[in-house]
Amino acid sequence: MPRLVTDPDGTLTLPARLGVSGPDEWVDRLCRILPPGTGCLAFPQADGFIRLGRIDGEAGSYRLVISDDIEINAADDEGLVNAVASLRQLMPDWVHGPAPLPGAALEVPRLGIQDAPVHRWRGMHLDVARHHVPLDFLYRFVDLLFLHKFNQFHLHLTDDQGWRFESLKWPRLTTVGASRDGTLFPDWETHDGVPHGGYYTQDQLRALVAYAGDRGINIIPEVDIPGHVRAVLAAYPELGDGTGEAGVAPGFGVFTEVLHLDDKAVGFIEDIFEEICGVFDSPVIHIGGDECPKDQWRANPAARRLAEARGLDHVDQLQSWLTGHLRDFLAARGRRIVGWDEILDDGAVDTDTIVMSWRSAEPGQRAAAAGHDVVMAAYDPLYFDYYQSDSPDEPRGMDSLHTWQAVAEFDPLVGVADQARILGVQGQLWSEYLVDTKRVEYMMFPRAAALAQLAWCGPTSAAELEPVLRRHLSRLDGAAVNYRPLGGPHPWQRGGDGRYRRVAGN
Ligand code: TNX
Repeated sequence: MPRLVTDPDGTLTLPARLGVSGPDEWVDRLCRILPPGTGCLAFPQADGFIRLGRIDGEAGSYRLVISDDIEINAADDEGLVNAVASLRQLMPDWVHGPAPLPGAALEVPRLGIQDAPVHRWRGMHLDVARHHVPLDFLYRFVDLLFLHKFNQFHLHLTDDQGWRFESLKWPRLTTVGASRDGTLFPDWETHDGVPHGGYYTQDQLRALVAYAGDRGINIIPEVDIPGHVRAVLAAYPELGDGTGEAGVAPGFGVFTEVLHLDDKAVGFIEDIFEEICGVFDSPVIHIGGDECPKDQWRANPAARRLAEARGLDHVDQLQSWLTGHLRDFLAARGRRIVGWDEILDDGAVDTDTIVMSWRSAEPGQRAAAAGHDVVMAAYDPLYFDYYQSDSPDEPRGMDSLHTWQAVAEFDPLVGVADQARILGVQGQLWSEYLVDTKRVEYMMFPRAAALAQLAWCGPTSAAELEPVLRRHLSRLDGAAVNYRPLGGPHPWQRGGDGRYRRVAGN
């Protein structure tokens, strides 16, 4: 919902050849990102049908005036992108599909909008490690984020079940670590015997980064260390302590296998983040840091010696030592780090480290009080791999209930003294059960649309949002998104009584 909008006064039909004037860079950019799906050809022209200009205003703010032609004034690049996203929302629903509807007019209402986002960080996360998605889906994901004015795409590239980032220095990460023999849901006795895998080359990701950047979306790469590394250890067992289970994990959960943080493993980590910096231009890099059991370190005299040599009081602090080390390593390359909230558990880390609060909002509140910038990603309700209703028809997901209504009404600022520390909010799509892209879309929507509203405007009551959401779902129909209808799943979206049946627990 925009901040201010005037009542529509008739409609304007856009010409098929759309002249655009204004600052060169903005004209070129609009010509790339406005037309897809519309059938329009946009081109630079003096005194164009669409005129672009700069105004003073908050970050991301814009004004859009549609009368006999179109005027867009924006405070910055992000404001321009937001204005284009709004203009596309005002177009017929079919523009969100792959090709224009033959013979249909490209009409928009004549109105004025004045708008700015409440939150600076409007994020969606996607786990491509548990289940790899084809590269073209990452482009669709970016398009859907653009439609909803998200500006952060957190790409979870590595985990126990697979490594998805091409490394030129450590090639076995993809020749070995990018595939597993099968997938094992917790209630199964053995894995399904269906090999699963895939990865993205560095050039594929560079192109994706540029495409997303054009649409105002920063891609934050996550390499999850020092836990969640079964795929790393499958490729390079010498980076662990030699105990524990071998191989890329077919099952899910928290594994005891972690990196043995000697100089070799630290060198490995540095190499990977160096390569990550060469591919992703994000000012913020995600180092994971969640769910790292300390049992292997505690049991290993060599780990205890490492801790001592690094001046630590306890072997558990190897994790905060690593966080601090990466903070310096990446700061030297002009990047800030972000990590899951456990990075604060074993000791303080530099306050320029961003904290992603997932176990609840509470670690984020604590981190903000300690001077960290925080992204609220509280699993309840912002994990979208959880169920959307109590119906037995829901396809298999994580155990409890996270509705779109709860997302819309979630207030990330409650209990936070210094609210400027809260950068914003982010929804998570962990993919243990999101085995294909239709399932990703089903779990993503409508919750990600409710999150977009939260991120842009702050909390909104479900009653107020519902009619807006219903209208918005027709845009998702235009894009043929496999969203969950508000009344419950389509027959073909149900869990059935086979492998995707709803089960209690995860
Ligand atoms: C917790 S959140 C995890 C993930 C799982 C997720 C499932 C986090 C930082 N760790 O590894 O996929 O729960 O909902």
